[in-house]
Amino acid sequence: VLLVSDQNGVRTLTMNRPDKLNAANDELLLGLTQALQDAETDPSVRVIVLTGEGRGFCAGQDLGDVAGRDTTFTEHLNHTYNPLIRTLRGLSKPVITAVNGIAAGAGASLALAGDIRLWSESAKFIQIFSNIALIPDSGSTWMLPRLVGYHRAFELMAFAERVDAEQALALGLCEHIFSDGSFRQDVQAYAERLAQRPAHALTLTKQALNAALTQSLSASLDLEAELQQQAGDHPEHREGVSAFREKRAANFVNL
Ligand code: LHQ
Repeated sequence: VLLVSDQNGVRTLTMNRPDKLNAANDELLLGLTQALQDAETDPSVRVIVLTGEGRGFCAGQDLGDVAGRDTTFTEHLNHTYNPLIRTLRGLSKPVITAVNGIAAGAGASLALAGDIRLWSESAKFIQIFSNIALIPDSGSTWMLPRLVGYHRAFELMAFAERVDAEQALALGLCEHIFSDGSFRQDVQAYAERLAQRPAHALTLTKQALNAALTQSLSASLDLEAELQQQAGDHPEHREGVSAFREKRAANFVNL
C-alpha cells in the first residue's frame, strides 16, 4: 500500500492503492506514519516527498473499510489520522506533498499538510466531507482557515466545492503547478534543489514558523533570537559565509 524510494537525499513515499484513488485504510495510515518516522531518523534523507500512484493523490478514508468497523469515529481518528498528521507536521525535515491527482476528504487534509505543496495541472482538491454529512478532519479545520480565511474555508467545506490547480494556486493551497506529463520528474528536480539547501537552518525555520502560527509577535521575536544562535553556531553558517566571500556556491550537504 506504500512505496518507498530514495534518490539524491529525497525520500519519496507513494500511496499505492491506485484502483481506489489511494483511499486510506488502516494499513496505509499506520504504514505512512511509520515511514515518516523512519525518514526523520535516517540521516541520508534530507527531504520527504509524499505522493500518490495513478490518477489520485488520496480519496480520503476508504469508505469500504468503514462498514463493520467496531471502533468509534473518535477512536479511529485518534488511532490513525491524528498520529499521522501530528507526525507529519512535527517532522524536522521538509515535507513536499506532490498532489498528482484528486485529493478528497482526509486526502485533501494531507495535501495541505506539506511544508511545500506541488500540484500537477489536473490535480483537484475537495473538502468532500459534507457530501457524507461529516465534518472536515485530519487538520483541515485548523489549516484551511489559516490559508484562505474562515469564510472561504467554510464555503469550500459546506458545498464540497471542487478546486482545480489554477484556483488552488490563487487561493494559496499550492506553491507550484507542474505539467501532468513531467510531474514526477519536475517534483524530483524541485525536491533535489530543496535537498541542497541548509538542512539545519530549514529545520529551525520550520520550528519558528510553526510556533508563529499560534503565538504572539513578542514570543516569536524571543524564539528567533534563541534559534538564530543555534543557526549561527552551526557549520552551515560558516560554509554559507565562506562561500559568499569566496564567490562560489555553498555546499551544505554533509555538514
Ligand atoms: C473509493 C473512494 C473511497 C473507497 C474512490 N473509498 N473507494 C471519514 C470516516 C471516519 C472517520 C475518519 O475520517 C474520515 C475522513 C474522510 O476522509 S471522509 C471522506 C471520504 N472520502 C470520500 O467521501 C470520497 C469518495 N470518493 C468520491 O467521491 C469520488 O471517488 C471522487 C470525487 C474522489 C473521485 O471521483 P471520480 O474521479 O469520478 O472517481 P470514482 O468515483 O470513479 O473512483 C474510482 C474508484 O475509486 C471507484 O472504484 P470502482 O471499483 O467503482 O472503479 C471508487 O469507488 C473508488 N474510490 N474514493 N474514499
